[in-house]
Amino acid sequence: MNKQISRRSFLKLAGGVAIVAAGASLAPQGLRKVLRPEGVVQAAYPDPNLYFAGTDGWIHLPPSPPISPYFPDNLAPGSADGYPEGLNTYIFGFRNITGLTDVQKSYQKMRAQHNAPLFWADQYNGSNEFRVQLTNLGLQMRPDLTDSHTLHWHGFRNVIPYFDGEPTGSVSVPVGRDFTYVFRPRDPGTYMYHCHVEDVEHVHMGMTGLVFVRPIQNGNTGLYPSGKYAYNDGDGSTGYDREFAMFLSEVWAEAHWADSHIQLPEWSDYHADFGLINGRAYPDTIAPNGSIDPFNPVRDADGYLIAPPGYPHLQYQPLSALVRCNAGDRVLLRFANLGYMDPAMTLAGIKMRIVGRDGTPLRGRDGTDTSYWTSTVAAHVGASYEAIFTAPPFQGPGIPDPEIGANYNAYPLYNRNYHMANNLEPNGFGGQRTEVRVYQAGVLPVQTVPNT
Ligand SMILES: [Cu+2]
Repeated sequence: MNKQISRRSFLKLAGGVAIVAAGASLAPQGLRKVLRPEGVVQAAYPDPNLYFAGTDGWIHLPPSPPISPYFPDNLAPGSADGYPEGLNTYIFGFRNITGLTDVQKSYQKMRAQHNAPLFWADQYNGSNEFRVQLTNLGLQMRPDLTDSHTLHWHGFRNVIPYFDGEPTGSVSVPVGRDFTYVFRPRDPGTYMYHCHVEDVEHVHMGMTGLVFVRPIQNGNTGLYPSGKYAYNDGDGSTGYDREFAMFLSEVWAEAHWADSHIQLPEWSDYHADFGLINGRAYPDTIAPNGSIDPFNPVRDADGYLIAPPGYPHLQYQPLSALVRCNAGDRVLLRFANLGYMDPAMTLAGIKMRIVGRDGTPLRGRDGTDTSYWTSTVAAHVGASYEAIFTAPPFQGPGIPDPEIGANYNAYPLYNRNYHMANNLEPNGFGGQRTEVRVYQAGVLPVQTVPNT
């Protein structure tokens, strides 16, 4: 966590990689380029935009039905250990430690969140590089696992292998060290990021989340009044008023239990016990947010996450999947799936228009509009989708929302593979369900942070 050590480890690792990657003939030049005096390198490097930590932790999933002996996990901490009651599932994950002191950072070991913090970057305009420093705090429950971590932007084009986070072709971050990733995000869209070390395990255990790249067209209010767009569409067709991350993943209880109990799961036995949206299982998906603005994080005096009011068990699952909008709003749902199943996310009663997929606007080479209308997003593994709908008129009287002080109409958004949305059946996978709440026009203020 010390900047001097960090810079030195950066240079050492960089030198090693240059030799291995470039081969003997190019090595001297590679070394000359990399091994510049430290002062020069430091002067050229601005502070990271975000600081993340990789570590382990615990989350809450619906405790019924139990899956003996794997779930609930008998090693889960409780109030006697300084954790909330109700935690039952072991995870690996990331935390946003931006702004914390080194002591506070060290407290975040075994305080990972699920899924990983949502964040976004502006499209590269020639000077606005985006930097994320990753610190590896180690795994509290598994001191025997000296696993490194990385930050890999999945599906991200034009990446420099050095900052790609794919550990066999580049560097990874060992326990107790840090590394700053530098990105020039050239293509707007919705992307996943994840740790790429032992990735079947680390991704499934929770080291994954969403990153949006915002288009250069943003701020142009001439094409759409809000000035917010999914892509550089040139015509306002991807303009929106509100946006919501919909990160789809799963939990196989046996694998999570195995990692906390120093066992090895047989990954070919994989089956999802829970389907999650934004790291939560229904009905927690519609519970309020914790602190989710990555650039203005709110933590307590120890640097711990603060639970959403009334939901202490969701302290480490801060991102709500509840969609609130005014009648007439254009709403952008950013779906991405890093589970191993194929959810079919259905919005009952409202048609969505799919305007982009995998960081690519749905346009033909000659600009032909290839977007399409659907009520179901078949979210394939490793793929992302931008879906825009216009909120229908409010039809009273609706359901009272004491949090907002107004009534709403509810439209369920759920996985049509119903066993993935149902956690009440003995063999239900549960959880991939949330809802869209439509209020009268003017009830909700302008959205400043996604998922609020
Ligand atoms: Cu990892």
